Amino acid sequence: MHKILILSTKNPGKLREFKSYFKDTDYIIKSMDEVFKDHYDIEETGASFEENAILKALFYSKISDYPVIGEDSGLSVESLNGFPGVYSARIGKTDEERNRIILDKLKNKKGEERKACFITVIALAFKGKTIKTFKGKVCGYITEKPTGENGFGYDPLFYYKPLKKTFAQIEPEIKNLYSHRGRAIKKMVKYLNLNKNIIL
Ligand code: ITT
Repeated sequence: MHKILILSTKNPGKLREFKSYFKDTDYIIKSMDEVFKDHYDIEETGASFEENAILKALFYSKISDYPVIGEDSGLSVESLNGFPGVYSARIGKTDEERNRIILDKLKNKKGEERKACFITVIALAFKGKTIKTFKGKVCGYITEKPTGENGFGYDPLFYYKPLKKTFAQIEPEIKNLYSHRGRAIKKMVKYLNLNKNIIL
């Protein structure tokens, strides 16, 4: 029997990657749309990825009998003091606009000054209580122009040296092996496997 985990996100890219990660496992990821008929807008009022991830997970865990995952993530450019960080989803209206803003800010920067990391925090909540949070991080370099068609968000700008490709040039299964999200999910799965009783 599959164990259901609900993912509290309105981002289809995140949902796709979670579903891909859990394909062929004992767990099944369900989106909020698959479980709830009403939509709620959860305000991201937290000052950190962790606070926002907890806000997203707790909200739906209070109105569901299943464990709920909330995830907050973003890009952090070292030479821009971590910008856009927790504001990653809010610096522009579309992915294209947000990517353009990052490229403009890095216009005169070269080499190590283009270093950036994706960061995520996943929060697991059950019946109104936060069970645990899991962090994931991956670092790379911001390209000179968007490259690749896969993925979402800042992926076309994120060049990952070990693969010599941007995250938008690889399949979701491969991205999950290296990404901030994949790394955090791996920690969560390990925890769930060791603590099977907590979400029964
Ligand atoms: P939810 O809050 O509903 O989950 P969101 O898109 O608002 O969806 P966040 O608040 O966590 O998600 O914002 C994350 C931002 O960082 C958003 O602009 C994403 O496009 C970007 N981002 C996060 N993970 C990414 C990844 O793996 N690849 C590219 N961009 C990513």
